[in-house]
Amino acid sequence: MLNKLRTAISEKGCAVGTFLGVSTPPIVEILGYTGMDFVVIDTEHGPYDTMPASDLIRAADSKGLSPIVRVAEVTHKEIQRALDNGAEGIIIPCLRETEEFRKAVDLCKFPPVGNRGFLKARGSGFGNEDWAKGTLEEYMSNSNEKALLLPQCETREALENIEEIVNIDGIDGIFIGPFDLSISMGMPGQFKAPEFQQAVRRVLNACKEAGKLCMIFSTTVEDAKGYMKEGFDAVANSIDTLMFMKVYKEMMDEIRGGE
Ligand code: 3PY
Ligand code: MG
Repeated sequence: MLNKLRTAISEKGCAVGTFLGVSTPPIVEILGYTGMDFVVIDTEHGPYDTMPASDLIRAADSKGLSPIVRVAEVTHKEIQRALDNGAEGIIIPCLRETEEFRKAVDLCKFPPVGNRGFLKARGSGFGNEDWAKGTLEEYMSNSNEKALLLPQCETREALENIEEIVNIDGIDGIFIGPFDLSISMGMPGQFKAPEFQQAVRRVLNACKEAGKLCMIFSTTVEDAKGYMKEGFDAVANSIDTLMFMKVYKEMMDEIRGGE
């Protein structure tokens, strides 16, 4: 398999990763020793421009983590750079109309699926990776397989059209953003509300029926385990910022707590 996330899913049933909002390459290397499967380099909310994001991708690759990039918008520049730098998955936030999902395919995938721009860049070892050495047709087909397009379902509009969206050729899976989705549904953070849980199940079922991956963000270990049991292909639990805060606060509470 050309994609480390897909390999982890096929070997483990559910891949586990986390979001990066402030981390540097050495932190990503440390995460590589934790048993985690992937990292999401967040250029939507995080401060990363192209070169720092590329360094994080390199660090992830060096430790066997699948580097997934959340871009900020559906533009040629955002998507092309992330892919050429070696992202194994592209997460796109806040899409509403089905046409926006089609545009994402157009930018992410080579013909005949889409119209991605061509260059043998870092993501293919500048054309030296084994999978990149064949004919141009093989290169395009392998590239389409290697880089997953995982747009988010986090708006009411996307939810309403999810069955159509998951059947678009070139969309490899859906990444549910529970916070934005719950806000868009008018029930911010009410993750236990039956209507919200029904929405999550609707996306999961649509993905399963279409044979597409379904991923989700969670903030607690309990939720992450619940999603694994429900049959999600991957869970991105927490964000580096939250984890640093949690672990160091716990440490300080323990050290100072007895005083
Ligand atoms: C959300 O919950 O809105 C997200 O985008 C999580 O990454
Ligand atoms: Mg979101």
